[in-house]
Amino acid sequence: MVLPLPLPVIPAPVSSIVEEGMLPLTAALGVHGDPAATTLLIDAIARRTGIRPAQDETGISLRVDPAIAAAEGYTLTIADDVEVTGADAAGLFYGIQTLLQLLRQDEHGSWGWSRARIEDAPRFDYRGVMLDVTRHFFTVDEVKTVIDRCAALKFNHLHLHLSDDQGWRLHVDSWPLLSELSSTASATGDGTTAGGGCYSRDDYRAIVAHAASRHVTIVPEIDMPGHTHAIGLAYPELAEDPVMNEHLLDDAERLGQELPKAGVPYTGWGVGHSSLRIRNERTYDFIRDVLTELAEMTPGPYLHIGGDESLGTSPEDFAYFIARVTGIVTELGKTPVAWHEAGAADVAPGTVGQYWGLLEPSPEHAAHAARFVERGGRVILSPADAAYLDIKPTADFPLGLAWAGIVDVHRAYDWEPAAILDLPTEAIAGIEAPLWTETVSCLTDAEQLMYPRIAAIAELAWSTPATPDAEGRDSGSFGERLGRMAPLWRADGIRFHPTTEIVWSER
Ligand code: TNX
Repeated sequence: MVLPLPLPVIPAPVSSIVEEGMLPLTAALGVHGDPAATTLLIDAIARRTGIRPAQDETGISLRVDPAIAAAEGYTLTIADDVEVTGADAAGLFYGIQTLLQLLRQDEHGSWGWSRARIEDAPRFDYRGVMLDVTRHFFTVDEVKTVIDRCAALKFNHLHLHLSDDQGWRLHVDSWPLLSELSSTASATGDGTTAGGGCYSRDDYRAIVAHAASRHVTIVPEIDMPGHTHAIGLAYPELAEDPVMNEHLLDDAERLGQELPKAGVPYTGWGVGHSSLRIRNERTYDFIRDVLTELAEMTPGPYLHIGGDESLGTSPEDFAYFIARVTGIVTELGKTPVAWHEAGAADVAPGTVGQYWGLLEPSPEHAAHAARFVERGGRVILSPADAAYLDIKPTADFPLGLAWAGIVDVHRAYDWEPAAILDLPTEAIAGIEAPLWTETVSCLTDAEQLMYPRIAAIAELAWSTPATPDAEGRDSGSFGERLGRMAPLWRADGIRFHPTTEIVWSER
């Protein structure tokens, strides 16, 4: 059987050659080479097919060869046997993910691979997903599951949004009341439970370690100076009283939600009402302590300090705060990341900006994003009307928000990262797809919003656009390749939204 072109791989590889014939998967086929990769591949094949390849036998060879120049790149050859060669450990891991996507059942139910040769490497070094664990809290096991699934699509960063108005989600020893008093609520309590939760330091370390085993870097975010109502529950001296804005009042009325009140857990969806006390030195003691603990527990280079929607903070105070807090992160030896509004301030040199405006930026948003680059930093692209996983895929979809319009698969896929902002190519670190969780009450809800659109963002982050002379990503083949992810996702228990835009395949 010859598999129809194109190969069912997402993200699209740099180059692929399909050859005649199949390599069947049988119990006689072994796996050998890099020990961690060997275990990972054997387990994955066994889970999917029930066939457990023998360890340390010839068949599938897994190795790292630094002679492959591109970081995170790999080559994959499927002939009479299989060779996966990574430029580094991450590259080997990605070659294995491609091999797993190519493993298919024929019409008789037999497993095997179409013979092929693939060379591959990523376009961007920052390929991220963000999980909002504040509006809805996810357990450590759920976060690990999300990490595994993101890594299978070759994402290499998971941004954890750890604090917001509704809750604080990480215990810190230096300010211990946060885990006790600031983490009890969320935006998705079911009426009988408040839906809160908080990671212990060991929980956080376990997430970081699991992520590392999948070549994923955790990017923790403490959102400041706005989105800080929950901090005031434990330490009122750090927080200003809530200030209302028109949008918040409208939304609260429309949705029948309570307005924020100082000292009372907030479970609504309003934004822009909270602020830390900017001219109070205690605030900076707090931030320094929290970020010091976080930096110690975070091996990755980034600490995200938020900076979005600080409508309750005056522009002068905001600029003062952002300059000071990005400076603290730098002193701790980390690279600050901040939402694009922080570009209004003199951010510490090298601060990375995260753009969450629209595909057609307002001049103000574009100018804010550009400021990070002028100050020696790069920009992560998260255009809300394409990369936001919490925006509704259809107007009548039961989950999600509609403030950035409707994002179907086509909208999520059909944009060019280099064309949104007027920035030099090397200033774009990559792409991140955030999942905000105001409407998400469980992992199934999260899956419904993430899938299939997360695959579109994975491809934009990894694959260079096809040209007449070179393979790469192209919308013509994407829909078909996406439909062919269905059997893998079903096997993995992912309850994806089977949008009618795509023909979903059985095998
Ligand atoms: C805007 S995007 C927010 C979040 C909301 C999200 C909902 C950003 C930096 N802030 O607080 O959850 O919209 O889509």
